[in-house]
Amino acid sequence: MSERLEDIAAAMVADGKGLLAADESSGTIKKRFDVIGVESTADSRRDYREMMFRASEAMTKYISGVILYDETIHQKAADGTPLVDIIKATGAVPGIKVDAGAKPLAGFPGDTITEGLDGLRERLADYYKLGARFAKWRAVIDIDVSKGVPSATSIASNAHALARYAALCQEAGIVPIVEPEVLMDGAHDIDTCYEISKATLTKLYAELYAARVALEGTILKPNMVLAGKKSGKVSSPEEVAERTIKLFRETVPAAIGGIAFLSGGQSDEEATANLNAINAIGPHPWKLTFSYGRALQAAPQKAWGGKAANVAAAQAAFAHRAHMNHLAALGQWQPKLEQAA
Ligand code: 5MM
Repeated sequence: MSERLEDIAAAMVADGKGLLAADESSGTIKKRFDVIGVESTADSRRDYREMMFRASEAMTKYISGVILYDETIHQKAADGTPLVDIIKATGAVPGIKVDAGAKPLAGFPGDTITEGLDGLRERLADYYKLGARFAKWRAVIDIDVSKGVPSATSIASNAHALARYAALCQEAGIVPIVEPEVLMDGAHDIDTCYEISKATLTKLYAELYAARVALEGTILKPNMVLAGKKSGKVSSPEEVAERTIKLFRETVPAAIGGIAFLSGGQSDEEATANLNAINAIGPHPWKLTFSYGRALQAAPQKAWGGKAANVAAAQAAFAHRAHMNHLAALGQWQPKLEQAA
């Protein structure tokens, strides 16, 4: 495969393919395993992820790349094969989460700043040797308008950190996924999500430009524009599509390598329906696909339940969700396909 950044980025958003976000940190994967009653150990995490990476139908047909956590990129399958080699054998590109998580932003209660820039140049060089050809850094922007969250300082600081991260990635021959996640957890309406997302993306692209990042060799991982979970409102797929595309046309350069959405707490079917509606109102200047964590993994996690006997059922559940999102990335999904399954 080509090592040019723009070619790697293009492969990550190849027609009908998207990314599997399997980069849950140890704390997050423990929360997911608690739900299915599985103890989180290095071996159980390995077994679970090996199950997905060996799901050959899902991986070869629908998954362009996998975002890994530091532990996973070093792990070997039960038979001794490095997990990275299993991913590569399916044709998918291995990637790595390199941020050190969102921490409270000093002086701005309720805001966070994502850390991890110290030593990043050296870590990227190590990850490149291990096979990573893209990376991910997630900035977290919460919304609580009554408390003045997010502050302009939080948006600016996170955009600056994302730009410094992206420049270091490109220096290392690694495609940066820039993920400025405006959380959907709040009580805000869709207009507020739109305004905060607009301020965030405007600042992000100003910083990427100032940092001399080559946009063709980047992927944007954004939230969709929708009402917050605590607002009591559910935005329709048509409304989500219209507002999200309006936002991107106003803020996201056509030059970028592509867009791969996070699911952010939407149900798996909701995330598929919204992605489908977004692509159905195309054509758009960018490819728009998925980089889902929860919306791809909730069903296989439930089917797996930590038992080797359930591996085939879990792989089938993963293949189904990946297939549905493949269709949504092409704007060809229909609700009746879910019932048929
Ligand atoms: C898979 O979850 C990722 C890692 O989260 P933590 O660092 O908090 O453990 C997360 O960054 C993920 O890649 C994105 O948020 C997309 O995942 P969802 O579940 O929102 O689709």
